[in-house]
Amino acid sequence: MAKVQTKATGDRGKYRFSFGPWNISEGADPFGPQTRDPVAFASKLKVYRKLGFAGVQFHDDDAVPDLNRLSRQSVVAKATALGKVLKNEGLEPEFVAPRLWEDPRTIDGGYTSNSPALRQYAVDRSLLAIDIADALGCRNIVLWLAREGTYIRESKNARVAHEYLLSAINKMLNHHPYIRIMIEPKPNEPMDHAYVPTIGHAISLAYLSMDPNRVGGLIETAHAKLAGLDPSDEMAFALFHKKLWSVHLNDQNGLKFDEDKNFGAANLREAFNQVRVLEEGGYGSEGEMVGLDVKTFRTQKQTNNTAHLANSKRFFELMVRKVRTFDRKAEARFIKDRDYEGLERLVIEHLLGLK
Ligand code: XUL
Ligand code: MN
Repeated sequence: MAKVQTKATGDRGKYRFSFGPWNISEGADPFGPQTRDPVAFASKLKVYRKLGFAGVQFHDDDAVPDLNRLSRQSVVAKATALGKVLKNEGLEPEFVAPRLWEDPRTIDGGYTSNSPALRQYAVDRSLLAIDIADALGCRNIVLWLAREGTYIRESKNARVAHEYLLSAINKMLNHHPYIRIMIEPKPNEPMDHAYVPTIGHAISLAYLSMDPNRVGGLIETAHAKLAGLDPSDEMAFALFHKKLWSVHLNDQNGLKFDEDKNFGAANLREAFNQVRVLEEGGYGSEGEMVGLDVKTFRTQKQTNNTAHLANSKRFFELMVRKVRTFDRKAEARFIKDRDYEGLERLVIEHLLGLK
């Protein structure tokens, strides 16, 4: 226990990218089966370096498949072996997320289930995810609170549910001295209403926890948009609190299912503003990675089933150039003069590549 490094560093303005194995997907949706063949985990690992990615994001059972059927000791042994594979490939494990939404025991949510025994399962599984992270040599745990919410509002006591959530977070912090928890807020899907729908909710829980310095957030573009919020303002809020420890950049075309489109594909100006906020906030200087939670679309052929990752990374890098070449003096002049039409024109012409 407690093998993980406590302090990571990075170069300001030099971005490192990550994704998870689920981002190379087979195209199944709630209305139809897979449209592509599965890709073996070992083959997915080869994609990372080839496309210029440095970090691997894991669900606990991406790292150790079938973990419910294994002893803790053999889970840890398998995670340790995987850590060595990653090292040999020159890859860094960015985070481990307990997958609490597929097991029958989490049908009513894990941490906020009404059943004490099932809440205990959720906590035990999360502690195992922490052991996996430790064995991999990574200090970040992501909590996407998938089923912590309701379809039938009266089926849970929301106030008590937040007490359960806080208690689960404290148990995780207590389990390991260095592990950090990053809450990934999402307002809905699969739930009608999820608890902790925004980064503000997540950060307020962080401050109530037994070690606020070890609870922060991961912001996903699409999730912020599903909450009707501007992703760059959500990111700025977390940066202000020094609690933006990862991002899931992607895009979302309005209020519908979570689309996980390519970064910048739905709204270039919002993408520009996200990169601008990350640049200005020094994102990456403490080793934070630029995660791309983008998915292979159902209609994409087997060939090119990783092009969305390469493209999203490229769109991010092109947007970094746009941010760095934006005429800040002209911007300051327009703001000083309160010439907001002028400012708007400056932004749009810059995005369109005009002088
Ligand atoms: C769900 C989502 C997940 C998390 C990791 O919408 O974004 O992929 O990022 O479990
Ligand atoms: Mn995500």
